[in-house]
Amino acid sequence: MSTQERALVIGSSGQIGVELMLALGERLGTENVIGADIRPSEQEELKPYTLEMLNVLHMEQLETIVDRHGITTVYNLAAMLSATAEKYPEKAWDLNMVGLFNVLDLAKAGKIKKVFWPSSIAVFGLTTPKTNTPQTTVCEPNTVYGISKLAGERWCAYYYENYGVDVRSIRYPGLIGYRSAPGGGTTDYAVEIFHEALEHGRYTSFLGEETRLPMMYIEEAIRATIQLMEAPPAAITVRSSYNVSGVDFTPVELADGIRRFLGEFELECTPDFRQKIADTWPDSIDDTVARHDWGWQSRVNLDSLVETMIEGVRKKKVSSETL
Ligand code: AKB
Repeated sequence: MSTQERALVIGSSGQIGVELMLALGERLGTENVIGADIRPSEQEELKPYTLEMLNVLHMEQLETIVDRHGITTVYNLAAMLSATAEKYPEKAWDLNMVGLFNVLDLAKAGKIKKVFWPSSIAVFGLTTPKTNTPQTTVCEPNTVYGISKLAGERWCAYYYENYGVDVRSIRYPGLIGYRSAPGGGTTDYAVEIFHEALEHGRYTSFLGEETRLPMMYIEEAIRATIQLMEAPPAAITVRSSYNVSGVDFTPVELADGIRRFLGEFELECTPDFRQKIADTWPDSIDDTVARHDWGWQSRVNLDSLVETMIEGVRKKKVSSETL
């Protein structure tokens, strides 16, 4: 039997999916990375890849794709994020939980060898220590999304402990990248701000001036994901989900960073319903356990993140204008 790893990325058209496809393609070869999504990808960079249409809630569709492509590892990124989930609680619960079960059950049945499933800082809530939130602490999430992520974490640990499923997970903070837009999250302002800064020189944030949240440049999140997935099983002491830390900032601090780079930039803050969600989340994360277990180390600070984002958004704008 071939030992070649073959990866399936579910949610390949999404913010994390696009970047993960490209990173896995570089490591495994584009022919060994399959994308699947409920909507087709418009991403030029994904042209060399095989892309399937998939509703992760349909186990038969998923199983057919896994069999057809001899998949060994599944990255299940399909989820409804925090802000949208507050509007559609039942749909969010279904997508976030049934999708996870379908993948875990395929692994339990021995059809795939390894699973990655993202959790989030949304598992924490108002009763969690807010600063340098530890790996193991009070988790009483106040949002539908957070509740689904916490339940998912417990199921991952359960499938590992009871069925030996090799499932690994990271509690992603807000992710910031330029290749593909996020959708429906509370941390999305930190991506929108760059597009608006370049387009109009101003931005109205839907979170308040002093709202500090943990964030991460998306390439760092991908690096963390691959590092975790390549770690030897014996090194992994957490089978629920790992805290990882990148940067943390407020809208005002991010605007200052943009100003240091662009000169002129105006920020206004008009908080909406997403403020209530953000207020329940930590402002910074302690990732000592991830550092110890699999060598996680962030390399990006606020200024380097701002520089990379501005250059990336600028390049993307130019290439879409010349198409
Ligand atoms: C969201 O804002 O919902 C996500 C997250 C922090 O998981 N970006």
